[in-house]
Amino acid sequence: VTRKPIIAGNWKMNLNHYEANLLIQKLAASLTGEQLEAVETVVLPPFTDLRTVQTAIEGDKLAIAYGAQDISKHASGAYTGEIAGSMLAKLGCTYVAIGHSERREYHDETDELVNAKIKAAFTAGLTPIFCVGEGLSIREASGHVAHCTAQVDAGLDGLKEDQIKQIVIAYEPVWAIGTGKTATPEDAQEVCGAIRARLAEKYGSDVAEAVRIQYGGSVKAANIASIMAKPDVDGALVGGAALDAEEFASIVRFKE
Ligand code: G2H
Repeated sequence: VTRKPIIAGNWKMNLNHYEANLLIQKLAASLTGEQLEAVETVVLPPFTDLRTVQTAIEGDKLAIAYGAQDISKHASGAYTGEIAGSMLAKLGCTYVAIGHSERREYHDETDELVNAKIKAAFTAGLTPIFCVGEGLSIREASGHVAHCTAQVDAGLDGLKEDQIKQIVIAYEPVWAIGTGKTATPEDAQEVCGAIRARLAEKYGSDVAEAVRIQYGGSVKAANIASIMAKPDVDGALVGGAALDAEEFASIVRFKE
């Protein structure tokens, strides 16, 4: 099976819409059509940047996909402050990050809510980038594989086989996020491999081989190639390094 590599930039709560436009223009100047063809490239800006990003990407016919960092579990209605999947789809979004550790930690997102949001994403025609990962204490107690596979089980509960095949799973060890402490390629492979094995056990090898699994946590141009060399790592979810066009472009060009 050949899974197309997928590099996604999670901008988190950074860049206003002027800055967002600038970053897209710089990215467009740093990456050729061929490079964007070889590696699926995704940006996940704040909601308020999405219209600007859509205009920049569609205007220049760039092969860069984009999406949001969160979604409401509801389809529409009296949910002040929430953003529905259909609104994201209408803006040309094709992806949405769900269950990022910062949402789980600072906004009390549970596995159950994450599962509901994944279903809402599919209802709107969006592909979830479904995040899992363990904190430091779980890692130190060697509970990381069990923790992450349980999060995967819970997040995918009740989904159809074709939906699971389409999903992107991001393994982000919380202790490696924005700390500069990168997990080793072996650490990344251990959990990404275990997630794929779990998918094979539950849904069959056909499904498991189709799912793309990313590593996330202090990914940068200097470490991307060794991480991508691992057999079960199909991409990266990049935070801080995605805010610098040159650095992010070098990550996308990891094969060169
Ligand atoms: C993990 C990652 C992107 P960073 O949160 O999702 O961020 O690359 O800054 O560690």
